[in-house]
Amino acid sequence: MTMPFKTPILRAYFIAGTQDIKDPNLTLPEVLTQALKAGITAFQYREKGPGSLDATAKVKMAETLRDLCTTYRVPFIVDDDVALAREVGADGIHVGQKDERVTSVIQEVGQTMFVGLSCDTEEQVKVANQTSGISYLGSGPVYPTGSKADADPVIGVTGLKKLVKLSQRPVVAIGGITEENIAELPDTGAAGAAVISMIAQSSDITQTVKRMRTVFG
Ligand code: TZP
Ligand code: MG
Repeated sequence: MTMPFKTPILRAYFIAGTQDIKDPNLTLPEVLTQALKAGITAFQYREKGPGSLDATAKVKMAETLRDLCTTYRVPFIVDDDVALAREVGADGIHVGQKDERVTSVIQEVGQTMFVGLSCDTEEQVKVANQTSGISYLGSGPVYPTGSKADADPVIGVTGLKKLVKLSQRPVVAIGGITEENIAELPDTGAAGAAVISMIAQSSDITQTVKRMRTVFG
């Protein structure tokens, strides 16, 4: 990506794979286009779980989504797949605690991409603080989520606040965030909200993204 990112990029962070689009009349590129027009500040492609694409289709989809993000000058981040991130020239990569170790990801692509790490406990944040090359943390689930089968226990707003305080990197809140509860988040010190269903299943994506941008304005 040659143009500068929209900043700060964690304010309205949309995550999705084809499995997250439940409306049969909509495709992921269509949903992403609406979300980009509405002002999301980052997009993470997370093709995972039941209903997700096979490897070949995943590369094609990633290229399409990357091109859309480039058009709107929004960073394109790949979840947990260094090879795919490399192949499509992603701007960033996000890994969880159970994925490839963040230290080896940083070694492999840390020069060309920014790296995000999921940290849901104080121990994990402490380790992340000691690891150079991590750009931001994702922490949650803040609320119960239906979008991740193997989600860790809910940390709540209080848990999130503790992690944000401890972290030396910006933290994006994740998990079960809705138009109703999102207003509780800025108080925690989180830099923004990362959402799947709030946007992927929104009946009015423009309004939903506006709400995210207003809350983290
Ligand atoms: N990691 C922790 S919770 C979660 C991920 C990927 C799912 C978030 O989805 P939703 O629909 O915004 O709760
Ligand atoms: Mg993961």
